Parts: sequence; structure tokens; C-alpha cells
Amino acid sequence: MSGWKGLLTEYAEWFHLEGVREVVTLQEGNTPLLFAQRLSERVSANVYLKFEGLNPSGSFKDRGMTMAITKAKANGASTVICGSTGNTSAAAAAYAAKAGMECVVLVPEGKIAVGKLAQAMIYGARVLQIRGNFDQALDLARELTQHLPVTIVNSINPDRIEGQKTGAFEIVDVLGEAPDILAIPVGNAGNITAYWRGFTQYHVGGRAARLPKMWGFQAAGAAPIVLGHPVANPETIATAIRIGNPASWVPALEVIHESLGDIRAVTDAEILDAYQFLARQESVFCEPASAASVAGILKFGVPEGSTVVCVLTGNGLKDPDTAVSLSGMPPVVDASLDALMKTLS
Ligand code: AN7
Repeated sequence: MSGWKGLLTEYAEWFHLEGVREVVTLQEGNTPLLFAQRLSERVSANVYLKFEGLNPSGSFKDRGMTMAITKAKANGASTVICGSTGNTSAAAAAYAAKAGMECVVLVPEGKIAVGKLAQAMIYGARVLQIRGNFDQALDLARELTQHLPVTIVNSINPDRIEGQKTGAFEIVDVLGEAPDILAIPVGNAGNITAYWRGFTQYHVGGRAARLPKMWGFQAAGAAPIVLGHPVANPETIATAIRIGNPASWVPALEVIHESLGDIRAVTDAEILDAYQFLARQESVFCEPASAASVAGILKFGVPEGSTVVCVLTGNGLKDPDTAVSLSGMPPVVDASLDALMKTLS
């Protein structure tokens, strides 16, 4: 039997894996690239959705985590730590469990989607809620590495970006070429940096003749890169990208410069519109932060006839509260044919 073996094996030639004897994998990657029929019609272009919500822990973070945990284990680490808006903690907890390592996660109190909290807990991480926001949680995680024998697995760990570059490889492997535009949500700006590295390496290696323009989208209430200064109290319904001081700020500026791209803001209302549109018109249930990429192309438009890939970074099931509160709880009806007929007609 031979199936998909996970990123580090499938793309081994693109990594430096010297000294690694054991790969820690949950067979992440190889996610669908769906052609979005109705979205394409709406923007008069060919739009594809890279649905990263179908990774093992339900987000793109698994791409970086297979590498970060594999390297941490090879280096003899026994405990990893991260600050997180939720998805990093879910992925870190999952891969640490697979590796037989301890995992400590710091999350902002009350500001992570319930599915992500549930994941970190059930995978067995030590979860602490910080009375503060993500930026403070990340600062504290970094500081703790100075005082405790723990390895940080946020995207300031270069192994994370390395693993995440494979998202770009998969897109080119399916399309046979890089798209004209890659639209992607931006929080800490690690993923936009990783995708650019992937496209660039494939281009230099002769796998893609061209390079895409990189279009990043931040939530308007948490848009430090757009504003040009840190945001002390970021606020957005898209809690995954509720980040006021991105760790990969400088690399992200380089990406938009080199790719002739841009980073712009979309409002929560625009994010929720795109989130609902994706579910109802494309049958893809992603989380609100992920919909920022689609909100961005709907808001700003794309060149007619161009090929666009929107990265949908996480699964909608992670944040059931947002889905339910947007739709409202369903009505309750008596268990009789009569009552049903009255309600439905
Ligand atoms: C669904 O989990 O930062 O710009 O701690 O979960 O690479 O930070 C999550 C980020 C986009 C932004 N979409 O990616 C965390 C965390 C989803 C996310 C982003 C995140 P980056």
C-alpha cells in the first residue's frame, strides 16, 4: 500500500533534514484545490480555494508543525511551547502528542474559538489562559524559553516557515504553474512569508515559470501592517488573526515588495459576508479568519480572466459559535406533522 506520506517525505528534496532520524507526521498536506465556480463568475476570473481546513488538526499550521516538532525532537527537546490565537496550539498539541513530547500553550483568555481550545486540551497540552492578548502571550512564551528548557514552536521558529512553504508547492503541482495572484489572510505574517518562499524556490528550481503577486488581508480592527504601526488592542471577530504586532512584519513587507503585491484591510462585516458566501455558494466551511482572503478579492477585485488562489487557512468547525450566532438558533417545533407543515409551508 502506498499513500500520501506527509510533507517531509513527499517534498524531502526541498528540505534540510540532516540529523533527522524520525519524522513526526500526521500525513498533513495534499489538501484540495477546489475550483470556485460561483466566486469565479462574481469576480470574472478563475478562482481556486486551497482548503487548508482539511489538514489533520484542521489548519495550515500542521505544515509547519510537522517540521518544527520533527526538528525539536531530533535536537533532543522534551517540551515545546507556543503562544496562540488557537490554531498553532491545536497543531502543536497534536504533533507533540505524536512525538511523545510535552506541550505548553498560552492563549488569550476568552478570545480563542472553542473548537481550538477543545483540541489543545484533548491532545493533552498544558493550556494556560493569559489575562491579555495574543501579542502578550507570544512575548511571554519567548521569555519563558530563557528560563525553562522549552522549545518555542511559534513561527519565529524558522522550521515552521520551512514546512509551510509546501502550500505553494502543492498549488503549482496541481495548476502546473503559479497563479497570477495568491490571496491569503495575514496575522503574524508567517504564512505569507512561507508561501512566497515556496513559490520562489519552485521558480528557481524550474518548476514554475512565473511568480504570483502576493495579496495579504488583515482584519480592519487588527491591521498593523496596513496602518504602519502596532495596534495595542486589536479587535476582530476573526480571532485567529486578532494580532497587533506581527512577528514576521519585516519579511512580509519584503514579500509584497518583491512580488509587487500588497497587504490591505477587510472589515468584520466583509469577512462574515465572504464566510457565508463560501459556505452557501461553494460548500466550503472555513473559519472567519480564512474568509479574509475571499473578502479581499471581493472588495478590491482582480484582473479579468486572471488565475487566483485564495488560501482558506482553517476549518469552520473550529468556531461553531460564529456560525450559530450568524444564523441564529433554529426554531423549535412540536413533534407533529401538523406543526411541521405549518412551519414549512
Ligand atoms: C485560520 O494560531 O497566529 O499570518 O496562534 O489561525 O501566518 O499568522 C494563527 C494564525 C490565518 C494567520 N488564518 O497566519 C495562531 C495564529 C488562520 C490562523 C492565520 C492564522 P499568519
